[in-house]
Amino acid sequence: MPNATARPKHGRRARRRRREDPARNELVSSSLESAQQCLFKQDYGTAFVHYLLALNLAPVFKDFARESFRFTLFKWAEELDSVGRIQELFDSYEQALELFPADEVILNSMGEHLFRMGFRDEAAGHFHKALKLRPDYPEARENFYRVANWLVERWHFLMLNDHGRNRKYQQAIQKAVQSGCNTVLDIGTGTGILGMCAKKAGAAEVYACELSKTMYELACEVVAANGMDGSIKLLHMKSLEMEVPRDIPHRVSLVVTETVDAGLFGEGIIESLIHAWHHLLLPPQRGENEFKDPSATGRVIPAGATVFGMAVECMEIRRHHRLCVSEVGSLSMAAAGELRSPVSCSSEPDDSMEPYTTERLSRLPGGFKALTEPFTALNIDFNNVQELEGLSSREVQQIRLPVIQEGELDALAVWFQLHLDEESSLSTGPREDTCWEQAVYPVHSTRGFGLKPHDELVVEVSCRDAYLRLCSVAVIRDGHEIRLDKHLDLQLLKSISNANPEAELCSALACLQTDQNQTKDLCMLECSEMALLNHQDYHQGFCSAMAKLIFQLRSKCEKRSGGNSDLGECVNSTDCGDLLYVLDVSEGFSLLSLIAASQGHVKAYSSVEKNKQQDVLRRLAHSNNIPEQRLEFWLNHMEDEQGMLQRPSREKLWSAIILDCVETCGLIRQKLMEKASLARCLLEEGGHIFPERIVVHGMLVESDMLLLESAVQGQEPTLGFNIAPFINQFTVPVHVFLDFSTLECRRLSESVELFVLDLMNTNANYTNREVKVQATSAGRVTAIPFWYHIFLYQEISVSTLSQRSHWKQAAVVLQQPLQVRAGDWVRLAVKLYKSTISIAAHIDEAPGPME
Ligand code: 44T
Repeated sequence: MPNATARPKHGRRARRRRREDPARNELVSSSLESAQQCLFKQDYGTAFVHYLLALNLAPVFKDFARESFRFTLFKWAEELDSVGRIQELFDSYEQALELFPADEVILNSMGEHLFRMGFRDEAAGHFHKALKLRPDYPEARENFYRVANWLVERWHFLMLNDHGRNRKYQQAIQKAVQSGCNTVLDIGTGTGILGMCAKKAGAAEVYACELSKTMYELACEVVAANGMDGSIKLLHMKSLEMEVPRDIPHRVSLVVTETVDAGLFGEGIIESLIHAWHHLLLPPQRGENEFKDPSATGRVIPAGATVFGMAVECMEIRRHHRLCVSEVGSLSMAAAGELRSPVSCSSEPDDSMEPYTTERLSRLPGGFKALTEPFTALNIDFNNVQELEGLSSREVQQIRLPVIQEGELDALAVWFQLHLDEESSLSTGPREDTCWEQAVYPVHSTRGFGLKPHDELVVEVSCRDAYLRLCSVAVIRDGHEIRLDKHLDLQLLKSISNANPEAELCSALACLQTDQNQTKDLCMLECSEMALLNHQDYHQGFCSAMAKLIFQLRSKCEKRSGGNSDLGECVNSTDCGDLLYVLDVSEGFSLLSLIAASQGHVKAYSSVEKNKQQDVLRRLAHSNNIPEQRLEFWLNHMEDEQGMLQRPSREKLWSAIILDCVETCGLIRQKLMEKASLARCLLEEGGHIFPERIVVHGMLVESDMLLLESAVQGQEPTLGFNIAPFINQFTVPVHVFLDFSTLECRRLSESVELFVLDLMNTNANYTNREVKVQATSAGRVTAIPFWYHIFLYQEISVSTLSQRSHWKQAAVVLQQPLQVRAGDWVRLAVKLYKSTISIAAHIDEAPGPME
């Protein structure tokens, strides 16, 4: 046994000796001095090493040197980042945190680097720590809110608030345990809830695995808070990596899991269960095991699932997946090639494509129209490993569906019933009163296909890789098959020539021709980018705004160059013949530069980066008679993004800079105001920033739905367990990607102007503002949805609330609902920090007029 009292003494002696060592003191002071000199010479790497040495030797100087040390670290990290020396970057942060383990600024900054490198879990851990150290640290708060959605997805709140689902799972588990399944594994435990149900039901042994680090840590907290830390073994791993006896001592008699997404298989349940049957579960209760003791056989909850599908017409889905307009702004799109979303369920599975998106059909703006009755697409028994294994080699199944209503085929919608056991099931159907989303398999054919009653739709169901795939392949009309998949093959040609109408054959051949071109000219855009292209008001507004600016700049120029000549002549004069320079720094795909160029007298710079997308712009320029040299790709000339807003040439300033100011999710883009200030410095006289102004509007609402999606509600424990306080740490006060038009809510006020952001004059912006709004009816204010009126130029504006916009809305969810009576005045304290809006609401006891 080491002598417990001897060590501290030794330590004290060592420390005393250290303090008195003159050589050491000398080294410390010379290192500090060198550090400062290097800092002055901007040699941050050397400065950093000097600081490390000095502060490790003499921790007493830590407080004194903290600021300069941080500065040095951040500069050094920036440098390492820019040259891609990532390992060294993180090593430097580690060293810094060894010296200053509780420094929230260093933690937050390291989190930002981790986030940029794609280590979201780790990044969030750092932001969380920084915030715990200093709860009022706005940078860490903003960062934490930004990643919280990734870490603990919002559906956790919905699921925990879904009492029906909780109870059904609990009852099924209780029944199984009581019937003798006494060793249990919870795959994908999340907060630990199903594992705790098994323990509470009396299971002798409970194991639970979770692959997300954050969720695993959360589960540990929850399980401990419920006094079960000794009795549930939590593992931070994917079930596929688990082995007996390394991770669990022996095979279990029950696996419980809810690792299913809206498309059923997206979380890998098939693979997990095949692995579990081979490695983690006792043999199934079948054949010779039919009457064996349940503790000696294995089973799974849920026992199986039935998947349903239905063809739908839905404008909201259509405009997110294919081009629905022939003109965008002033541009004809005829030569664009095929533009579509990457969500595709082609018969050859391709990893880069997701086969479906998810939507809550009942909440789609504009609704949807069912074109067929719901049909059963698949039945699967989770207790039959042969069936699970056979799924990927199952023949592609063809189903013929009678069309019941006329309409355009936009998508196949999919949902399922999860059979927990023989008696109980959960449904994720669009008409159920649950929070589940449905899977949406969009149809891409460029020309929409109109279905009619008496048609039959042919759908193929397959499961060749991990995903369930549904594809509408053909329509049978009047006995003829019309293929919907665009790759026409010989078989189709044959079928047409059998029917023998010559014209049809010719058009099929023509189609074949264009299809080949289209494959070559295929360009995939994000769903939000597709919706943007289809957003006509935005492009039209922009077109008019640009025309006005150009007219104004050129009139000014005409006046300067001597008066009475008209604009036509002006082009020939040296002065006014000069081009106007327009820069579009929109994120992602944007046609705005081209729209500017199409106005004439403009040289436009686009920030589109991807080659395929640049090709689309070039094709469109060509087909819209825009000379090639009038469109440049800005980033092609740039070494790094920092030079982003540099002027086009030394003598020339920008006539217009287009900023992309609102993200699809409904939030103001980060660093928008910084970009606007920078942009203003680079404008020629009379030059303009698009948009010039953004007005933020909001409204008081009572919406229980928003509460259910934000935090576990109510004082009651969840199934008797204490879970809410732990998961609610991940509550974020701003809800994004909201569809205000279909949000179930009561409106408690008119809309009110919350804020004005003037991009042409940032100094005029306030960061705090008090706004008064009168309640129009009584209720509980639970949230304040907000949106923007984006003023492009003078009165030309677009609203992010408009139905056909590509934007969603956001909402501030109040920490405490506020009870109001009709006529009450509510005082809103609106704050804008960087690009994050926060709002606090109080009843105004001394009502007065609006400020
Ligand atoms: N989505 C439902 C539920 N995991 C998705 O890390 C909710 C959809 C939904 N852990 C609207 C509403 C709702 N081994 O924490 C996750 C995940 C983990 C695993 C260990 C594995 N093999 C896995 C696989 C997943 O399990 C947890 C749950 S999975 C996702 C559930 C009403 N739209």
